[in-house]
Parts: sequence; C-alpha cells; structure tokens
Amino acid sequence: MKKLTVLALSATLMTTAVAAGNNDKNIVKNGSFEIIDAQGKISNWRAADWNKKEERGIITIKQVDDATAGKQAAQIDSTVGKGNLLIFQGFKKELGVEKKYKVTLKFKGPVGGYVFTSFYALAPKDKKIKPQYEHSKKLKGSDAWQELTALYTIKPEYNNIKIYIRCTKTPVIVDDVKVVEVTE
Ligand SMILES: [Ca+2]
Repeated sequence: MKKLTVLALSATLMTTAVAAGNNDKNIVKNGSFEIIDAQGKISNWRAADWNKKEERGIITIKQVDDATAGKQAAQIDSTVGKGNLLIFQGFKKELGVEKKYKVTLKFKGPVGGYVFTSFYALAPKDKKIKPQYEHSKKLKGSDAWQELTALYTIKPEYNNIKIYIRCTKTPVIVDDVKVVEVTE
C-alpha cells in the first residue's frame, strides 16, 4: 500500500480525449484507482476542496486494499479534517451537440457526511459563456459500500468537462468510477 499526498489545487490541467461512438467506453481514466504514476500518485486524478482559501490543507488520496473492483480503492482524506473535498478529472466533448452522461461509482463512508458528484462544463474561452454546473443527489455515507448513480445532460455550447467526486466529510473510500455516454 502506497501513501501519497497531493497539495490542494496544485494540479496541472490534464488533457484527455474522448472516444466517440462507443457508449460502453468508460470516459474516466483509472476509475478503479489501480494505476500509480511515476511519482507514486494515483494516476489521472487530482484533488481540491471548496473550503475558504485559508483553510486549505493537504488532501491525501491513498490506495487502500478495500476495493469493490480490482484490488485497490482510493481513500480521500485531509490534514485539515474539515471535509468538503473533491477529486476530479477532465474530459472533452464535441462542440455543437448535446451529450448525456451516466455516472456510477461505489463509496464507503463518510459516517455523518455525504457523497455526491458534479459536472462542471466550460465553453471555449472566447465565448465568455457562464459554466454549466450540475450536481447529483447527495447520499448519506455509512460503513457499508453504496452505489451512486447520476445522469447529466451537457448543452451543445460546452466542450470542456470536469467530473467532481465530492464528500462533505472525510475519510471516504471510492472505487469503480464509470462515466459513459448515453446515446439512447
Ligand atoms: Ca479498484
């Protein structure tokens, strides 16, 4: 088991590509948290919080053996102990078409807190369009694994999407994150 730390909001912007036409394809990379990069960090995911700026601390995403898919899951925690953290990654969507996405993930904990997801979609910068920001329902954490599912419809004018997996309290364990395009 490797432990690693990620400085809040120290992430560099990731560029990811989306394969079109296959609605079984998981758009999220490393959604099972099995892959570790050369720096010893969980690949493809970054962490942030939405507390006041002065309360930001070190957010940890560590691999743990308690998994629902594969061998490892991600445990999200923070040195400031306040919760309200998120892990995220980005992907691209074609401009000019509406797209629907289904999110599924498994989570355990946080007792006394909630887990939910958000989609934060941006338009090309030169258009100055307000972001589309959508949230799933909030599910109460417990000691048992639970599944969260959510559907998002992203409008044609947006092409740069981030998926946020959020918790209001820590620690929480997450595994088996999938985002697929719903083509109906
Ligand atoms: Ca896993």
